[in-house]
Amino acid sequence: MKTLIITVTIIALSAVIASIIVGESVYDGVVVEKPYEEGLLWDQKQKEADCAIETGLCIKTIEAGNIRIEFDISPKPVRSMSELVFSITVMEGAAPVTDAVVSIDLTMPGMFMGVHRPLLKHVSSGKYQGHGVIPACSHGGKLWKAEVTVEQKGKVATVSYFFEVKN
Ligand SMILES: [Cu+2]
Repeated sequence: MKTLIITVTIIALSAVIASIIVGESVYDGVVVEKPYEEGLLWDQKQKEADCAIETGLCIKTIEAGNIRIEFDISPKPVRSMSELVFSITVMEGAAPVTDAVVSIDLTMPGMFMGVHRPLLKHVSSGKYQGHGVIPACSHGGKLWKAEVTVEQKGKVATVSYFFEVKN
């Protein structure tokens, strides 16, 4: 029994040592020079701003254009570390949707920046508003994603807006 345990241990150990040796000989020292920055750039290339928030509001439609969701931030230019007002206006055809639960999840693509979900309340004729602050990005990133969720009568719709923030 003891011999068996020793034999198994030796086999397991040699497998580990062998894989370390193979790994060392294959690894050539540098994978990417600045992995974090390279990763950031890659993410930035994958996602580009589709909402020019500095010049005005952004509109997206869902359900074959029947539901229209407007996204806006004020004051402009939109800056990090300052008190902002987030506005979402929901229209179904020509009628304002006044009884929805609207929330925004603010994130940076490819980077964890904490949880930023301003609470929105209906203010008038389909317009929902909430306050929040966008943190400054210590890596110099500008691109943010606002994922807007609209819940109404048990139905949930989500649209995303990619926009840039001035630091
Ligand atoms: Cu960031």
